[in-house]
Amino acid sequence: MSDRTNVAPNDLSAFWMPFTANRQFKKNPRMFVAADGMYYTTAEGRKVLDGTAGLWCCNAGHNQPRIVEAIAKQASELDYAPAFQMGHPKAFELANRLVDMAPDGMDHVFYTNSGSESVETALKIAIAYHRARGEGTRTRLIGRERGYHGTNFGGISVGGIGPNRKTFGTLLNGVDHMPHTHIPENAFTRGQPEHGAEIADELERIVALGDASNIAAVIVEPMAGSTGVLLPPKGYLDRLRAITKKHGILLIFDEVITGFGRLGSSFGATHYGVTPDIMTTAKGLTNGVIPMGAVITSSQIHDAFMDGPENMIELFHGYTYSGNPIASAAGLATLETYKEDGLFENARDLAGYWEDALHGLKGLPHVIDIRNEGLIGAVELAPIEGSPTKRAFQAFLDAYDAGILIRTTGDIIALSPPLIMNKSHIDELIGKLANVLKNLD
Ligand code: PXG
Repeated sequence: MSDRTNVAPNDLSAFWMPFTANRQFKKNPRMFVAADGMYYTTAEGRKVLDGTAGLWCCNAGHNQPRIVEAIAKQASELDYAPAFQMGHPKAFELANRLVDMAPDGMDHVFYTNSGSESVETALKIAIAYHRARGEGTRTRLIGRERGYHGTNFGGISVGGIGPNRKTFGTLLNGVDHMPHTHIPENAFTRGQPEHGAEIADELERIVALGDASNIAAVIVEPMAGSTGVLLPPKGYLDRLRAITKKHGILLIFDEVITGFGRLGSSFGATHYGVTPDIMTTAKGLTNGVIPMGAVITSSQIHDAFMDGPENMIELFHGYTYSGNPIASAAGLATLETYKEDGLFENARDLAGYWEDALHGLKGLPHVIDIRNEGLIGAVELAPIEGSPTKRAFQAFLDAYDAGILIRTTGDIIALSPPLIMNKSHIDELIGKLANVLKNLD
């Protein structure tokens, strides 16, 4: 356990924390100093049940022995190898494992270090792909309202969350947005909602306006996580796939959250039975333990780059840490853990119990919607008039005091526990959340 004096409030000013109310936090800091299995330990020695797998990433729970050992072993064996014009075996091995898990035809892997970098990489590959095939006018990108694609310039440009965009200037040119799929008719739906497949047809309107010959790609999260768990209506993703295919537009699934078992299968693409052209991943790839992302593409895309002279670099893109040896070792150990411990199956098996527990919160004060899929859940609260986000943030603080970690976005509580959980963890998480909600102003 760490030295409590290291976390005294007057030591906290140097670290400018991400997506955090820094001044508020530093007045009353919340510090984790250890984690094991489903639980964090706070600096005060309290156990907190992890209802969010860290930030949607520790799908195998904490302190997984295979991952811990793999990292330590790799650090002493080969700590770093140059990522450009050099290789090391584990990066190739991991790419093969990822291709094995991905839908048929998704056969190539480009490494990054985060979800945001995976998104930038995917957008660049999409534009460069069309150019490589002689369709260099296809440069426009289409995202969706309420989409989250990380925080770099490409990602916030195609993303659809106002506050993430508004203070950062002109963003990328040539971006359109489809409407989101979150419509009131679907309130309190269990699993995939019935209404709204036709919202995909809005893409046809954008194509009519911008012309398919100018459009490179459409990017969506199969299930929008960050913005509060917005599920795709039944048939919606199939329709997007049909329209993009018809117009020669690439379909990118941002699987940073939906990848690696969150919905009970390897990817959102496999769960929903719709195969895109490019998938972006990160988070659960290494169980969140070491930064790593991966972009998985179809052979058609990859092969379009492999035409020129063999001594030429085919794609002028990459990162110092692309396929880093320690990250690769962590990734391999993580995928092995998912497989050997049957964690995707566990997520699938528990999904029904999870759904029932979650929907049992219906009728509690301020609850205006509950949504779920796989081991994801959202409880939407009515905002306090004139003070949006305040009610849910209070729930977050009360939950932390009660010994559960939840996430809030706007007035939505989002839950995404590690896939190692069991029924008694669900009872604890939802039971404590129910008490929090009962006592919330
Ligand atoms: N795409 C998607 C779909 C994401 O959910 C990113 C890209 C960016 O990943 P990086 O690794 O650059 O952060 C994300 C990240 C939350 C939360 O609580 C969600 C994310 C990150 C942090 C918090 O909803 N998603």
